[in-house]
Amino acid sequence: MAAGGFIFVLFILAFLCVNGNLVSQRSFSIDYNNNCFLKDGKTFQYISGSIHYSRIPRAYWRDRLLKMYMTGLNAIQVYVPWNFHESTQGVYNFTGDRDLVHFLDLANQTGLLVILRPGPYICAEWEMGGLPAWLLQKPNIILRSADTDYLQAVSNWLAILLPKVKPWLYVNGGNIITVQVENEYGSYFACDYNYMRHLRTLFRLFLGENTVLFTVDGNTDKEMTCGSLEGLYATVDFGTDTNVREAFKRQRRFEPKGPLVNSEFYTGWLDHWGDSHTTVSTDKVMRVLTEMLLMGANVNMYMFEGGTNFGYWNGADHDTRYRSVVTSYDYDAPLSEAGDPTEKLLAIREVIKMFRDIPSGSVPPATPKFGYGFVTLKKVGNISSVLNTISPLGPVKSQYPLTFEELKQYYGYMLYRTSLPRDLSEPTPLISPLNGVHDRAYVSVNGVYQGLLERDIALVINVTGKQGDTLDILVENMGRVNFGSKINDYKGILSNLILGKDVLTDWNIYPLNIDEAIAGGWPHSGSFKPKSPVKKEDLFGPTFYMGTLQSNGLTWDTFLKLHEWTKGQVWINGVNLGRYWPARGPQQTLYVPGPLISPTQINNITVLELEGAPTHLKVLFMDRPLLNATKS
Ligand code: NDJ
Repeated sequence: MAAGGFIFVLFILAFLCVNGNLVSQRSFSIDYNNNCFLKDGKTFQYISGSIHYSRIPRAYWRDRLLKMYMTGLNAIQVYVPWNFHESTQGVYNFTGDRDLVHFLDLANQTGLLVILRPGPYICAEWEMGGLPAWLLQKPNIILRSADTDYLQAVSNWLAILLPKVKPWLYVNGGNIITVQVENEYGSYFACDYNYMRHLRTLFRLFLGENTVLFTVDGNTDKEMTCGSLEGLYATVDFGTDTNVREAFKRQRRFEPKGPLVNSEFYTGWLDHWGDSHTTVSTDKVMRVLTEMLLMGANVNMYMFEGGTNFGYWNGADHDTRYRSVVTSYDYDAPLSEAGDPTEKLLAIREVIKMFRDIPSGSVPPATPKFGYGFVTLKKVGNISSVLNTISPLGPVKSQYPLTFEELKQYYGYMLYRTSLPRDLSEPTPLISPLNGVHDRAYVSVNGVYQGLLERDIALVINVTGKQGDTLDILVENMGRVNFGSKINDYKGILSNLILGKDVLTDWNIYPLNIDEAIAGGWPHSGSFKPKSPVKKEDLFGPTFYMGTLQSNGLTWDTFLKLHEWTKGQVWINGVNLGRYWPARGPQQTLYVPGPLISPTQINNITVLELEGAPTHLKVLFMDRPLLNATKS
């Protein structure tokens, strides 16, 4: 090369180095010789925390991320829930609270690296483990396997998602250091290597050969065997009650060399309705975290900020019986559901300080909370009186009941209507013989509430009435199972109901779009005149109530207590806050993020109470949460 050309090349190289733009300089890989990660060629250990953007209003993303950064974390771990982005097949939503790229960008600006978990299955106590319920339109589909229809849907989704995140890979100038394939696949019965191989091919195709891909599995040989695959770095998850050395020894059996990684170190745990509130002691978290960091392990704390299962997004478990997950995903995590630093966070910060330099300055304080006080609601009407509004397309007729999935309404509530085939002057059993009510059915005759059926718990109730009377059964989907072999969790009335000796037939099934009606301003926009006072007997069965809250100029976070109400769903200004069920607990208050409250305009509150409202019809906005009172 001529001297001039040589100097030119040197000049270009110097320019790229000075600007730090030499793409090949940004690297993230596994060092199998020194048992660690390498970032830009240097030893790297992550101390990370899980945060789910789908459980936090967008307006608070930056606040939560900054608090995590100021705790001393250098990374966050993030699930992408497929059904949050593709609720309707082929229609993708990445805007507003679903703007994944904005979330990655905020994390990057904050100084946090990202461990991305795009599933496609995520578990996470999220509806159906993140899988879209429209997959269930194919009867007998084997989810999380090489089933052709499942694989086709997965391939279509990943072809949309992965190209979006590719520019955010660390090597491409972004902050994503590692990407997980599937989630705890080894604990799923199918153990289908063809499925995992297919995923590996797709991830490699869309993200390139150099991305660090990994798997996460529970800490048993069976789980590690079915969940791991060559080319995907095998990591483990475990909580404070596990022997750390034993757990990492097991990881070593599957990855003899490379970094030790606990991908989910449980700082707390989830709650189910009806169970007692779960906590994990700060002392244990500190002790086990210290032990892992002393071993040089990479640790992700699950959860660091839990957030909320707004709307209908909670999942459920089904071991001995169906148990749905509460609305709060506080998780007893270091940042509370409302994003406030806890003593657990401060203790963790002290531990981290011993292992890495943490940013100077203190963790931002809790956002202010306000008790806006009591609001008295008014009765709007029972479900059957508002059907024109909440089911504008009217009913679908069918001899036998159809499922939510068959009617392509995947979430919320649906009304099944037929008429009594004969006079029932004596209380007559209405039976769900095959336990086919998924998950709860509220039964009325001519608008008079009779009682309820509940999956696995109440399969019979008594009904009275006259031949030809209207039998209304409102069925609630309480969240699809997110873990184990029962994730094909169809909703609605799945098998025939029997009344006395008659099989009930000739149904009118009303898909309900309550959320659309409320988001459109109903019932507050209507010219509705409430009847008052309301009598006790008018308060039973599925009924809408409305009220207004005038703020005093504040938009501070608050917590809504539905004291003496039974079970239902609440909206504020058209946003679905989630389910309440104080009669069962342990959760007693719903988190209301401040940005949902208008400081100047009237705030609209709508409640769908399913069983029975108290005569005082009051709800209370308090300045603190109450998550730990189990009632039955
Ligand atoms: O990877 C799973 C994560 O997404 C692991 N977990 C977590 C618990 O929060 C979460 O779902 C398991 N969940 S194993 C099963 C719970 C059974 C009660």
